[in-house]
Amino acid sequence: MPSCPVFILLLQVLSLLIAHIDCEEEKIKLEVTHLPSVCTQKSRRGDLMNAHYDGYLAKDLSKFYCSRSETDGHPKWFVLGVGQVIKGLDMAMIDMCPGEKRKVTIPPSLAYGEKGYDKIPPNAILIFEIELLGISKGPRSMEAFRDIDLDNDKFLSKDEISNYLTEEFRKDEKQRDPSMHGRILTDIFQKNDHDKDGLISAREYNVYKHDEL
Ligand SMILES: [Ca+2]
Ligand SMILES: [Ca+2]
Repeated sequence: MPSCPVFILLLQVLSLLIAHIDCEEEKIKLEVTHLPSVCTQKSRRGDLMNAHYDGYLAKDLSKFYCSRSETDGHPKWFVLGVGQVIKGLDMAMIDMCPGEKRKVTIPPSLAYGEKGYDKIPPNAILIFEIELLGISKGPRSMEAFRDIDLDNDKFLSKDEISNYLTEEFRKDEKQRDPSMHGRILTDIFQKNDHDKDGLISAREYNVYKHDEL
């Protein structure tokens, strides 16, 4: 019977090994094929991404998707890191500059898995050629939070959100029923104030869990 500390150490080594094996399976292969000379900003989780991409099956390099043909030439919009695209693409497009191009090979576990999807057969390794055109601050960005949080205490009070709504309605110029303002305010607090303390914290607001928190 090994002594207790040795046994615990052994368990830790084993769990490290198991974690390592998991990582091996879950890896994407990434190649930067074009890096612009000036990088204005780098993509982060929660950013709104505008990108073109072509998708190929690794086994025969047949193309199964092309954003240029499938969206009438318009690049695709999505929020990064929240599962709007397959996991492998969410991972592959972090820290990317506008104008950057990447080629990424994605294992089935981070793509469409054992089942496949539409033109993608089961257990398919996928290759994507991505061109990132632009990055915008996504919905619920921390920039917006700071704008609403007038006293800068990292919590949004009813007054602060009410002020914000008044400003937004003014911009909008449409005639609105004054009771609507109150209804929206109540609704915002019902949906977002999870701990019911009458304030919306940065964490309650930030559904995409941006890095800066
Ligand atoms: Ca505040
Ligand atoms: Ca709260």
